[in-house]
Amino acid sequence: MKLIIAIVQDEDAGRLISNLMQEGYSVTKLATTGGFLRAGNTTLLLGVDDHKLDGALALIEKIGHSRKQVATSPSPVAGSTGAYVPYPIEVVVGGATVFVLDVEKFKKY
Ligand code: 2BA
Repeated sequence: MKLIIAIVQDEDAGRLISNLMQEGYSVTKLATTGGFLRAGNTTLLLGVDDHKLDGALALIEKIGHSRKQVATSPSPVAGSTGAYVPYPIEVVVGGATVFVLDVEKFKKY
């Protein structure tokens, strides 16, 4: 068994969860925040049998869309005046950041 941890954008989360559930996957949704942008994202936890891993990853890949996002730098630079000046930055946020872990034990009590 594997544990998939998938960090996706909020905009994609609802559709992705619906598709995963239609295909028989169990999903837990966590409301999370990216450390860099300090913006909300969604982390999904899926415990899957080994033979269903590729199917889940394919759905995550299909539904997660990368997008450009403009944000104010969380690390403002000091200008010549000595004042801290926040500046806008553009980053491409990926469709999904995915970790796959081996599950040593799986129990439901
Ligand atoms: P954030 O940390 O808010 O990062 C959002 C996007 O900002 C990243 O997209 C990346 O394009 C950019 N970014 C992140 N750190 C940066 C840095 N130090 N310098 C310049 N640009 C930077 P993604 O890479 O697609 O990541 C999307 C979200 O996935 C992240 O949101 C974070 O919540 C999570 N994530 C990504 N890699 C991770 C990792 N290795 N461990 C844990 N969470 C991760």
